[in-house]
Amino acid sequence: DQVVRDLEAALWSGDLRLYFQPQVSIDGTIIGAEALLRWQHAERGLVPPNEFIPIAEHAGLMRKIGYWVLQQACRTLADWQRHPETAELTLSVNVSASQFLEDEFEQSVLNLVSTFDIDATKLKIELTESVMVANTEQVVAKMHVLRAAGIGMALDDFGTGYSSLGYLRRLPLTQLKIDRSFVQDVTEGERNAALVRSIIQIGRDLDLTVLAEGVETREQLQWLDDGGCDEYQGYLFGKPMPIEGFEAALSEQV
Ligand code: G
Ligand code: G
Ligand code: MN
Ligand code: NA
Repeated sequence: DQVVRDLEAALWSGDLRLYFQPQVSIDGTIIGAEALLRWQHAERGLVPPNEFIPIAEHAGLMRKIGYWVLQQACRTLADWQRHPETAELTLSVNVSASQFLEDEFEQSVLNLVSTFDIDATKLKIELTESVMVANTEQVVAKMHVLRAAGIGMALDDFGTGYSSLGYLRRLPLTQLKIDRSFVQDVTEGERNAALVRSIIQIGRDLDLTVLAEGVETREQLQWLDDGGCDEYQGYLFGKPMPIEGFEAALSEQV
């Protein structure tokens, strides 16, 4: 239908955009960004991914779109790595379960890393617990290929999906991202706090960096810092923004 045709057109017309949300360490230093896809639609304005990604998946367009996102991300990292002020920044890319499970997904990522000649350790792939519906061996094998090249692997929205801890232990992850629903409630009572404490402990026990998503208040940040989180992301530090905005925020901090 029309939406699918518009979306296909957007792929080559430049109406798909990557937005960048800062990721910071405890002292507020920007250490990287999460790339978040947006569709700049002529009539509808900025369309959020939750509205068009399901359509793209259904229409079989997600392979192309996902590839475009990864390509843009690698191009951006290549850019950053040419300048000392930005050379150490990491960039996180969301990959849906179906994208991750595509044949040769991991090979296409490695090809992009080599084409753009980037430091692979600065690229992170974010997966959600939904990949765990697939065959474990297959998921673990694909992750190992990416890890072996140095690419980071984050588990996104942790705690909201269905995953067994046994499974979690087998995945070669580098980062756990605490879902923002837990972060939002962390200062609202002991039961919520206990839950977040347990999540952080799991991350530490598995030797993962722990990033708290959706941090909006100083109180949340203080609590999370005391609780032992390593990295933070949320409106307190910056909303997802166009590359110009992100780079302006970067230059303001030096
Ligand atoms: O960007 P927003 O903050 O509205 O993100 C909404 C959802 O869309 C999140 O779950 C996010 O992971 C997902 N999302 C954003 N960008 C991408 C992308 O490039 N690829 C995939 N697969 N999902 C994305
Ligand atoms: O699912 P994923 O974690 O990839 O997507 C992140 C989503 O969370 C995006 O839609 C992003 O815009 C949103 N987000 C990021 N920081 C905050 C925040 O501090 N508060 C709220 N409400 N949403 C946030
Ligand atoms: Mn994410
Ligand atoms: Na998330």
